[in-house]
Amino acid sequence: MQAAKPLFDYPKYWAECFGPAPFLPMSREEMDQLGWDSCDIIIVTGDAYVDHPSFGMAIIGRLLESQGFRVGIIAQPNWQSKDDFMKLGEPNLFFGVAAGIIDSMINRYTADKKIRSDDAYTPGGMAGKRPDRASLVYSQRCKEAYKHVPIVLGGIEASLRRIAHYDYWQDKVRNSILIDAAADILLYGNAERAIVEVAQRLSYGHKIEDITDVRGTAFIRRDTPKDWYEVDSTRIDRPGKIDKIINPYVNTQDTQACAIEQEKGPVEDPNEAKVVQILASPRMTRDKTVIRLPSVEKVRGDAVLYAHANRVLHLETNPGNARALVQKHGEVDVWFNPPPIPMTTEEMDYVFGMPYARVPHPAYGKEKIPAYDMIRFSVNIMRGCFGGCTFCSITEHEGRIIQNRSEESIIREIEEIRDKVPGFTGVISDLGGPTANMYRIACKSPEIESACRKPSCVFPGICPNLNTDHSSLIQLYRSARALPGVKKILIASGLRYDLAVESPEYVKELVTHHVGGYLKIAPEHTEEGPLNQMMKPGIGSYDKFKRMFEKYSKEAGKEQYLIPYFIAAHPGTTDEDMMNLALWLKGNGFRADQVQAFYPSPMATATAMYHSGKNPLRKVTYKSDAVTIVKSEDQRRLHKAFLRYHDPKGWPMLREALIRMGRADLIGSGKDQLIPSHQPTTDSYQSARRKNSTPAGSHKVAKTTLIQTQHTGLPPRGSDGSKPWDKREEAKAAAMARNKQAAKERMDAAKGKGPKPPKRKPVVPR
Ligand code: B12
Ligand code: SF4
Repeated sequence: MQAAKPLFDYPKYWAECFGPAPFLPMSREEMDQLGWDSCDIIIVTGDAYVDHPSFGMAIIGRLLESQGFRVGIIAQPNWQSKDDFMKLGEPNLFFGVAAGIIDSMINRYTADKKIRSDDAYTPGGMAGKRPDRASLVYSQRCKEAYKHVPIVLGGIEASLRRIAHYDYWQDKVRNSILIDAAADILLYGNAERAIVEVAQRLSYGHKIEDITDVRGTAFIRRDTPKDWYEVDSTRIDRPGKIDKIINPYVNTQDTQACAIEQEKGPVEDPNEAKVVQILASPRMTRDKTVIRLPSVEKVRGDAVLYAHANRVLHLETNPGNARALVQKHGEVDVWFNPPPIPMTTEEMDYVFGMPYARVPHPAYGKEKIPAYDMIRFSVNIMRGCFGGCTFCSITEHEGRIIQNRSEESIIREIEEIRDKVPGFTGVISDLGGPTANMYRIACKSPEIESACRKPSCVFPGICPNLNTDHSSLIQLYRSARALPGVKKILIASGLRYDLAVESPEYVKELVTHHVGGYLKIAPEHTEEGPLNQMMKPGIGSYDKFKRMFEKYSKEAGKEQYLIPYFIAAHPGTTDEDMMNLALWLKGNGFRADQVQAFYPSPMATATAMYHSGKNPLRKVTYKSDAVTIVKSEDQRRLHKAFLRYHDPKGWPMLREALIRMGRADLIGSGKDQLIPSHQPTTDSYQSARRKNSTPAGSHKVAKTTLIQTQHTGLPPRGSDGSKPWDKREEAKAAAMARNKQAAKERMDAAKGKGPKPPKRKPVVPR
């Protein structure tokens, strides 16, 4: 893979002399205190500003600061007018605009398109602090405020809407967000490299429209430059030549070897012969080849063509071999450069080692930001995921190659948390990332890795080229546990258990030391049909892991449980599949709490299936196999009801469905029957929340441990619907009041007023 210029090798901008700010300023007053007359760059974001490396605005802001720029933050502005967008004045270089850590539509609406009542990224968890499609609204206001200031769009919303994409909320294919936001450039995926390059060039006086060669960017072009070779993939009957999977043992740079490899196979289709010709052509190097996708107008009108475009996009995601893509939108082309080169460990350490205050900006006072509370004692150890689950878009955003921090850098961060973060009690709540156990795991050979175009290294089975060695992770856990002042290290990120079982030593380490009573894992389903469309391993892998989990828990003398998560209504799921899943749940004594129906989020492969009824992981043609799709509200509700087979509210629906499916034999009170003959009363149903999705008999642990019962990973609500942070606040306020009262009583007693109060232990607020 081509080497990239290290992030720390750029010359610093002159404003470096101001040094790092305690917090990036959010007001003119703070700028004055820092001695700044203006900001070089202003980041506008839909989240509250938390100066912590789990928050995009902090990472990007601090990184730009480390390059010498003065960076201001406009967080959750009032979008009704341009006033808030002018409060830091005009930026010298550009506005960086992001909707926040999550797509604004996902942030504001549930999977059933109902408006959410809270927002974890806002002080007080309050909803309503950001607009729908925040990237568009913010960009527009920035332009109204300062027409000539370039807009650099980034963050997850922009990244995953970079190409013409199906939008679940409007049920239509929308333009690339770059067009609708009228931004000047879009940085997709992890944006560290691109933002530094763009900022540096703008500071040298380059024009934004001339920045067209930076990886991980999308921008508007009128024509394909003359020295580029265009591969036409605008039609379904011609994708064969670009879709051919390259033998991973052949280095694609080595065109001669590749040609030999191609010649070996029988020529089934005259189009395929062209591949050899094209690859051998001296004119056609991969870095000067662009693939023309069908235009937005075409994919909007033809769902199968949309699936084809999605397939091509997914094949061009490996930074080692991806080619540029181009897609017409009306009169102009949106051009997508290949994805960024993954950061090295040194660079990851640099990014995570910047002087974050690690707390929310003081402007929020005592208001709690739930998302911050959730991660303030947790450490992100890596980025990327090679799992490729189709409902998840991490691969499309961060890529498949794992970017690791060094053990030293992670340990330093734990020490910082221990020494600086208010309220630390000795428990690190997570050492993880997109997955818990991909740290330092990679393809055995960098050459093979950079030629590979497989969408997953672990599906349909673990690739023989994958090095599944977990020893670096085990070592990391051990070093972290050994730190003075650290009592417990929990692992809360999702575990890839089919990978974990490859290392029994790792499972033992995890189970013996890092499980706080429960371990959430996500088989997502039990049936082959949906599992294949999800690219998830069969339930056999879960059983294998469960056996190991139980064995090592027993050996450690611990009562611990697995909490499996499942998705209802995923593409590929029939009513029978859900019924079988429900029977499995009942047979295994599980009562799912809050259940998750498939959320068709922008650019995920499963979303393309949902829209087109085709699986883009296989060759897409008008005649290719259709995927079962669950679209109607009734069927989605039925699938969710199967997951909560024990809930009296779902009984009428399940009864009717079972009769319709010819499975009336499952109605009755037998142990192998799913639902009773008569609708149970709501009273007879013990709140599933209290059961916390766990097998019967395990409530002892449930009472004492704060576990994650919602698929979102958000902490569980109390049985009265309250949120844990409300409870903590209440408890804290009550404890303070009791202490105050006790102190007053003692003072009064000392002054001889009133009776001598009994000696009471002070209550320590948690
Ligand atoms: C941790 C996490 C969570 C945690 C959040 C913990 C917390 N308190 O923050 C929990 C478990 C709560 C969670 C929940 C959910 N999550 Co989540 N989550 C993630 C995860 C793994 C990491 C997010 C993170 O910390 N990123 C770190 C920051 C620094 O990265 P970043 O924001 O991408 O920033 C980079 C770039 O985007 C860019 N950038 C950022 N800002 C800016 C600004 C500018 C100007 C520029 C130029 C660039 C730029 O540069 C940054 C550095 O490279 C992501 C996957 C991922 N790896 O991103 C999914 C992810 C964000 N989650 C996702 C989803 C779907 C959900 C849920 C809806 C799941 C569900 N079905 O219920 C819920 C939603 C909860 C809610 N109500 O909001 C999706 C979002 C899809 C989308 N299109 O938005 C993701 C991408 C994963 C996926 N499954 O596809 N999640
Ligand atoms: S381990 Fe992953 S990158 Fe390497 S050949 Fe297998 S699928 Fe490709």
